Amino acid sequence: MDRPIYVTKPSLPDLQEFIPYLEQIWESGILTNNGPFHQQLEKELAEFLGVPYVSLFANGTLALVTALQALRITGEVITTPFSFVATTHSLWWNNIKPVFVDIEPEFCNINPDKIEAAITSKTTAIMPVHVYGNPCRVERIKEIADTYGLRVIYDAAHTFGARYNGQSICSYGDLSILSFHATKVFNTLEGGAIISHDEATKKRVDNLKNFGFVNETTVVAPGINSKMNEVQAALGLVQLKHHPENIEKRKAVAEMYRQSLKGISGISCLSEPEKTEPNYAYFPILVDEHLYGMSRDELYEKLRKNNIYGRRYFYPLISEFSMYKGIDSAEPANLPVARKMAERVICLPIYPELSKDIVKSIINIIRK
Ligand code: T4K
Repeated sequence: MDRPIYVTKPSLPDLQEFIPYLEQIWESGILTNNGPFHQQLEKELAEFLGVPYVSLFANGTLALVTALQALRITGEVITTPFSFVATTHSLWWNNIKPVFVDIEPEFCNINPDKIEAAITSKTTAIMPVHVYGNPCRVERIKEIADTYGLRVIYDAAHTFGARYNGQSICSYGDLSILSFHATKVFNTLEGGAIISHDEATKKRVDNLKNFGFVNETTVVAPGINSKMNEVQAALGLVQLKHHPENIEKRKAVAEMYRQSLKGISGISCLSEPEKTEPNYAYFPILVDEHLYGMSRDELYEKLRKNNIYGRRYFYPLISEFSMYKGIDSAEPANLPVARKMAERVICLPIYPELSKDIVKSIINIIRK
């Protein structure tokens, strides 16, 4: 490859399409604090996703931190080690103890059958992640949460636009958090959102992201500043118009990988979840060293030597980072499936502009 091919390349609209929005911002002088583009994007996203309330954020991490504040979560929260560090960091920033539960091999999501054993008198919530945009076993998680009186906050950072059972994956749980980071299927440069299901919660979330202000002179909570600005919101409005065609292009890349990798011994793809309309956010493959004749890391290096920069999402596990390592539930013996998946996975490049020729070359390198 004559130029580096990264795991993703942010989708951006034609600059000419965006300029009139910038001109409007320059003209009005409204740069942030719930401006017109912010309000319009919240409305359009709610319609597009088919969810009742969207609150925009500066990024997904601040949305996670704020979601925990909004529901007044304390004590211990059950979560997965197989995610991006932001998931667990959001607990740390709220002085909450993470309790790691192992994952299922099929989609790398938390194993609901292991949750009950991890519940203690201090548990207040479950924070699962829809890894790679594939839905968790949401019905089972709801059943457990209802039985034990726990809240469920989904880290849905990967799921923008993906649907399960005919509705947005963000329809499940008390709250869901999206990320609109540059590397996500829908980006506002940086950005994020909280999806809530009733007006009172939406209001509380909105107060918290604006220092706790409810009006000019009243502050009701020690909120933070995690507002999305007008330039980000305007970009979101333009990006939304192109989202469907971007997903179609991602789908074509994913289908090509899936078809062509089929016959390669020791390389497998994750299964396709039932009743799901995916968003093709990531394309993880699993390397079985014995069958493939090369370890995951050897293949990863081989791809790099050929200018292909896949990523080992999610290796190392969050539970292996020094700040979480000492926790009982972070013990490797507690997380055998997560460890196995973290040692085998490589996410291959996938983005709308990735050409068929490059996909073919990547497949040929993997085929040896
Ligand atoms: N929860 C979950 C489950 C998440 O995955 C994330 C974020 C969050 C929460 C937190 O949401 P945010 O606060 O980020 O909104 C990337 C992203 O930085 C991170 O947003 C994402 N998850 C994570 C899975 O991936 P890195 O360290 O792999 O990013 P980086 O900079 O190495 O980018 C990967 C590749 O993308 C680069 O090699 C080149 C390409 N790239 C990247 C950027 C930033 C570009 O071409 N342009 C760019 O501007 O974490």
